[in-house]
Amino acid sequence: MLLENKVAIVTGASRGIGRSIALLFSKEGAKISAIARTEQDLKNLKDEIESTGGKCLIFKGDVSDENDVKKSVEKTIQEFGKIDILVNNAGFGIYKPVVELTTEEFDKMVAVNFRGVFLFTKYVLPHMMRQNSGVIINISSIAGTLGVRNMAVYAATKWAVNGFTESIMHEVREYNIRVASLCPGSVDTNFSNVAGSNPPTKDKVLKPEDVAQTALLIATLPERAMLSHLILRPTNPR
Ligand code: NJP
Repeated sequence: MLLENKVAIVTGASRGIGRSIALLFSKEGAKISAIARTEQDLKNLKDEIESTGGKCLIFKGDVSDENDVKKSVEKTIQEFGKIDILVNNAGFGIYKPVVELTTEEFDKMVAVNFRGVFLFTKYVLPHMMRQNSGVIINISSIAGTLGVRNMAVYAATKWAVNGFTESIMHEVREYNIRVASLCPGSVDTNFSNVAGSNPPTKDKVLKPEDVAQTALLIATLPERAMLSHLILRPTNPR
């Protein structure tokens, strides 16, 4: 198994890409600490992981709430003793022209997509620095590499995540900590329904499992090798 004895925190693990990453990392031997707001979905994930002999700690919380983040990191350390991998995955998008977007919607996207990444990174890094190793994978977006009509603020939050990721990477590589932004194109999850966008043909877009497989590659390269920025596209989406 590729992640035997590793401990991974996965945010937004209740469904979609985060759930797939949690399941694949667990299959590869990692102990999972999962955070999201929907308790029942987290319980279902825990049951599925434990039915195959894995270990899963669940934490109902909001990634933009500093207290929730602190507590979930502390609980992970209490339960598993260390943190090897952090996957900052929780995020959402609102699909609207900028003149129609409310200030509350702006604040919420910035809080979940960017503040959440900052908070988890801030509270997890000291543990990784102490052990002189670690992997942080930020699930960003291809929208963080270009402009997207009607998703200006969502795209801006992902540009922020990419800038933050690259800067942190330079800050902590001397501790053998690898930091990566993984930027998918369209993935078949609940995301596109909520965002209200018009994704290309459902069967031809990426599956959450494809993103999980890529995250696994990032987490399992030899420690001397770091994939720091990756774009994962559907090959032939239309
Ligand atoms: O979306 P979805 P994806 N605190 O809606 C959680 C990026 N991405 O898997 O809290 C804590 O199925 C939510 O859980 P819950 C995207 O930007 C996607 O597609 O229980 N957790 C759920 O587990 C995002 O960063 C596409 O509602 C919070 C999860 O986040 C990541 O991929 C394309 C939370 C969202 O699951 C995963 O999105 C792309 C909070 N405040 C980038 N708010 C795509 N799907 O096409 C939400 O380029 N969650």
